[in-house]
Amino acid sequence: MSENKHKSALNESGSRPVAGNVNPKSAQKIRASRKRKFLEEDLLQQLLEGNKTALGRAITLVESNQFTHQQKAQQLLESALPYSQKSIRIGITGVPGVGKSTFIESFGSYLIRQGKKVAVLAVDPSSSVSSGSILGDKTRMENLVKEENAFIRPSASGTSLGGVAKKTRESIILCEAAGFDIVLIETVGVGQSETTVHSMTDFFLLLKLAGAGDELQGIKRGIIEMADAIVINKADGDNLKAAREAKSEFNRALQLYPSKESGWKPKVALCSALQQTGIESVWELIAEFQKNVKENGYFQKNRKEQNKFWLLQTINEHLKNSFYRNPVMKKELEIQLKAIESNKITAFAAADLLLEKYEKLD
Ligand SMILES: Nc1nc2c(ncn2[C@@H]2O[C@H](COP(=O)(O)OP(=O)(O)OP(=O)(O)O)[C@@H](O)[C@H]2O)c(=O)[nH]1
Ligand SMILES: [Mg+2]
Repeated sequence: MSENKHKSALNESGSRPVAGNVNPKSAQKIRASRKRKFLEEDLLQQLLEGNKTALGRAITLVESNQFTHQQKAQQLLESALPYSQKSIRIGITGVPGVGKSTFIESFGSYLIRQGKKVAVLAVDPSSSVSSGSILGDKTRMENLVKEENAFIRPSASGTSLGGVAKKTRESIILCEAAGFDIVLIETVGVGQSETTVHSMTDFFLLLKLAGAGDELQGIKRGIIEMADAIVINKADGDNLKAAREAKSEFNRALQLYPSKESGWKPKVALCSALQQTGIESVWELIAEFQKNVKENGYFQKNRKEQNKFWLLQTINEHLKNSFYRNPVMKKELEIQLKAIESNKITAFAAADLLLEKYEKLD
């Protein structure tokens, strides 16, 4: 009986009588659209309740390239946005093998013990569905995956960093709406991925190893400048002495860098992700950072700047795609490329011509 009642209540919201002289087909459409709306509100509700399955489904919508999914995702994001401000977003980078996954396992578990809810996302533009992606190896996070208060999602796949980044940024909002107050975003140094992650996080943590030169560590110029903390991992066993030396060296080196707009002086710390030592002090320094930048207004300012940056990025990405994916422009581009090759036209004139054609397209 109660089941029937429940069913009829559901039916009611899905099949309220539609105006008398509407043809049956449109009536069906209206009913279907009401039902869809009902389901989306449901998804939002479940998301706000912290339901991880709903969060997973919401991120799948965000990651989908299907137009209808994207529309739904945008609706969902808009509704979720007001709920997503009370968090800290931490970017974590370092060369392959430095211990990012192991660190996230230890650090994430520590945070959960402190009563936090931890979401882990990744930006890996090289990942594709078939080749697997960072965080695909959940084996390094075997404890964290089991935690009720942890949510782990591998990188969205995609060939353009811009596309992957947009999906990740939107996923951050969804995680926060679901009550995850700490969002960890892992990246490997592929292309510009560190810069991208830096531009979507509040705190940027660089993991390093002792005893390996910058070249060996594949550290690109500019990464040190972005770091709010350099954490030397694997500071254990025979490696401890070298790690301590590396710490003083980094401290000396950091003196040479200009001060940051945030007013924060980057810190160097030691940890062993494997033996779970030094993890607490990493959190303490992030908390100290958070306190400082909230007091001096940089935290809010930086998030606003990031929003503006992402608005422009999204437009750039959209314009680029709409140009290069347009079949007419593809052909025209081919023609102009050949013309340039045979010195019939200069690159600038060809570009002008192409853009003019593009602007005239319907
Ligand atoms: N001794 C020691 N080994 C560690 C520590 N952290 C990680 N490792 C080991 O280093 C290896 C690489 O660790 P991962 O956590 O997979 O490193 P990663 O940076 O995530 O690597 P990629 O995902 O390939 O980029 C593993 O064998 C770990 O067990 C540590 O603190 N001390
Ligand atoms: Mg890893």
